[in-house]
Amino acid sequence: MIKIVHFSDLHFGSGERYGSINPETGLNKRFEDFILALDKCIDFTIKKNADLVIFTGDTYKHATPEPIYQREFAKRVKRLSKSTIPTILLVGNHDILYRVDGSDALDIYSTLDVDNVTVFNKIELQNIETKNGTVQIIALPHITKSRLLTKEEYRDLSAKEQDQLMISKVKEAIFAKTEKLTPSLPAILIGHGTIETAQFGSEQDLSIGKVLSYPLSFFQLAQIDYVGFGHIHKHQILQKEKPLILYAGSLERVDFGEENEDKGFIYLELEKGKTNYEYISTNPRKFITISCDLTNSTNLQTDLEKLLIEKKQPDAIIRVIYKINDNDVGLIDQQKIKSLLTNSFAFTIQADIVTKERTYRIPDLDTNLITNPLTALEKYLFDFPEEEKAILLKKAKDLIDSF
Ligand SMILES: [Mn+2]
Repeated sequence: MIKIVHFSDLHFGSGERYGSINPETGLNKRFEDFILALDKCIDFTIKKNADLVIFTGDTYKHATPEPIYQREFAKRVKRLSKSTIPTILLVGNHDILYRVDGSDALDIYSTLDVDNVTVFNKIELQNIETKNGTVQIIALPHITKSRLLTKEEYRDLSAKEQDQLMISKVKEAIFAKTEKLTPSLPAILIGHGTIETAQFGSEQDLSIGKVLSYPLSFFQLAQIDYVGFGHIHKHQILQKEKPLILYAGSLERVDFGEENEDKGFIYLELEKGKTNYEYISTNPRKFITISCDLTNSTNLQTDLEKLLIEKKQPDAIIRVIYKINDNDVGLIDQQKIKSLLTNSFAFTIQADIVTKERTYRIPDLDTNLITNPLTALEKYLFDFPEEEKAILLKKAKDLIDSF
């Protein structure tokens, strides 16, 4: 039996707008949350004495990460490497710069030939030796046009035709790799991308970007024991068995869009033809939205405070949204509200102000006056004091005459 830990979509550098700087470390506290989530995954791996770690891409927010993000990721890769646990790093779309040089944010690990680390940046089949036997890996990293097609192939095609060509190339490539599998050995397909039947997560901070989507049928392959995907941040199972097909999901929440999504990683026990998996939550930091409609309230401050006290939790990231009539805005004591949230990790307070609709129609101001703008203006200013009206009309006349 081979024990595998699969995690994905680390995105160091994301979600930091809800964090302040930790004066002791100089790091954004949300970045520390992201590091902690990865550490939980790696601690688990080492404690379980796992045979293989798979990361399915999107290491940083961008493919040009600041040194601090690279350093903290490298420390964790080193820890796995020193523990002699084979570690697979698959290139995601956020790891790639759209340039022809073909480099990516994970290149450095193959360039330095880090012990026990394998980077996959193209579609390939490779055997990975673990302490409990060989695993066959078919890798499907994020696909770009320049990596998959030649200029001659795509020059005369529309964008849609190019996508179709890429999809068919991917299908061909996966089929060809599957043909080469040794039937007696366990086989895994790892991918970074969108599978048609998947549900998108609702985080807003990270654009998932336009990527190809693959039909689920590409991966419903009897020769494969496990299909583990990255890219979509919402953890989900697309097919329960033969093979198990899933998205591991990301390790930490990026924003309020993910308030109700758990975050974590996959622990897998794999034998040829038999797969047991478990989803392990990282217990990500809580995001809590507290919504309150005060438009019909007679005790606005008390009602808001009551709800806040009921719903708030220490160390959570809290968003308070209260709906209020425009002439009641002054009735809310913002300082008091803030003081109730001091034990949260971070908070925002938004007033959703309801303005009574004003109908402001002047009956004899109509399109017939279009040729006489001064008369139109005079009618429009009907309720202005005569003195001000005269000044405005004079200015308007000067302006019109100056053309
Ligand atoms: Mn991605």
